[in-house]
Amino acid sequence: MSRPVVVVTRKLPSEIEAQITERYDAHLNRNDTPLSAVAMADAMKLADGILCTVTDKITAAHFTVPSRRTRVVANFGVGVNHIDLDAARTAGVIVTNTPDVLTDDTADLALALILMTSRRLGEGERHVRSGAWSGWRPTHMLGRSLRGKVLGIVGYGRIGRAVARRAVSALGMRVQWWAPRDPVVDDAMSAGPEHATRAQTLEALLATSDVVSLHCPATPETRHLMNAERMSQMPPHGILINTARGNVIDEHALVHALREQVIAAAGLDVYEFEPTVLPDLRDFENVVLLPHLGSATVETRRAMGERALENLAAALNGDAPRDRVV
Ligand code: 8YV
Repeated sequence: MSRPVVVVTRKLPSEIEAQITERYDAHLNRNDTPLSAVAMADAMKLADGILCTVTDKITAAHFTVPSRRTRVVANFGVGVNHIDLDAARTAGVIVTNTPDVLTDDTADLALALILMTSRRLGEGERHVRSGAWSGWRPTHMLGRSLRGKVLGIVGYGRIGRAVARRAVSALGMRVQWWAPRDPVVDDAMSAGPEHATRAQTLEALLATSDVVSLHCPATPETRHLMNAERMSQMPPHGILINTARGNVIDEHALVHALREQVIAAAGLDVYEFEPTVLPDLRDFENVVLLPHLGSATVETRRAMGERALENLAAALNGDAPRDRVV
C-alpha cells in the first residue's frame, strides 16, 4: 500500500524529520524558505497531510483549491490564527495544534521580557557592548523593582497562568488577570496562583497594573485590543509585554505611546507585521525586541514536533487527533 504524502513547510528538528521520512512519502523543506501562496496550493493538491507553522498563511482559497487532496493540516505551534479555520471547517479538513508542550518555555520568555524591560537589560547590554560604560556609579541606569508590583495578565489560559505562577514565586509580584471567559483549568498544576485576582474589566486591569502581559489568542475580537485608548489607560510607568500575537497590539499606536511617554517601556517577541519590525520601534532604548523566541528551545521544538506528528498520524489513520482545533 502506498504511504500517505506529507508536506512539511519548514525545516524541523532533524529527529522529527527522520520520523516523518520513515513513516510517510515526505516532502521536506530542505532550504527552509517560507512557502509561497502558490506552493501552498500545490501542497494542498499533492499531500494527504500538511505539517505547517506560523509562517504559512493558509487561506480559504487553499482549502477550496480544485482537486485538493489534503485531509489534515497539523500546525507546529499552538496559535492557529494564520489558518482560515472557518474555511477548513467548511471544507472538512482537520486542523490540529500543539498546546501544553510550549507553555513553560513561553512563560519563561515572558518573564525574561518583564525583567529585561523593568531592569533595562537590553539597554545595559548595548551600553557595555558599545564600549561606552565608564564604570559603576550610584545613579547609573536605574530600573524599577518588581517586588510587590502588580502584573496584569490579559488572557488567562495555560500560558497566562504559567506566567502568573512565575511572577508570584520568582519575582514576588502580585497578579491580577482579565479574560472574557472563565478559564478552563484541566489539572491543579496548571492553575493560577492562589492570590491572583480577576479584574472586573480590561480597563480596570490596565489602570491598576505596573506591567501588562498579553496571553490571549489572535482572533478578530483581540485584533488591536491594545489600541491608543487602552494604552492611555495604563499608568505612565506601565510596561507592556507581548509574547502572544503581534496584531493584539496596534503597533503604530504603540510607537506613538512610547514617543509621547504614555507608557514607559515595551517587551515584544511578536509583531503586527512579522517578520517586519517597525523601524521606529528599533529606535527606542526602552523597548526590548526578540525574534519570536517563545518556544525556541531544543527540548520544546522537539516536543512540538512529536505532538504535531501524533496529531498527523491520528488524523491520517482516521482516529481522533488529541489536539483537534477544527
Ligand atoms: C511557535 C508560537 O514557535 O506556538 C505558537 O503559537 O507562537 C510559537 O511558539 C510558532 O507558532 C511556530 O509555528
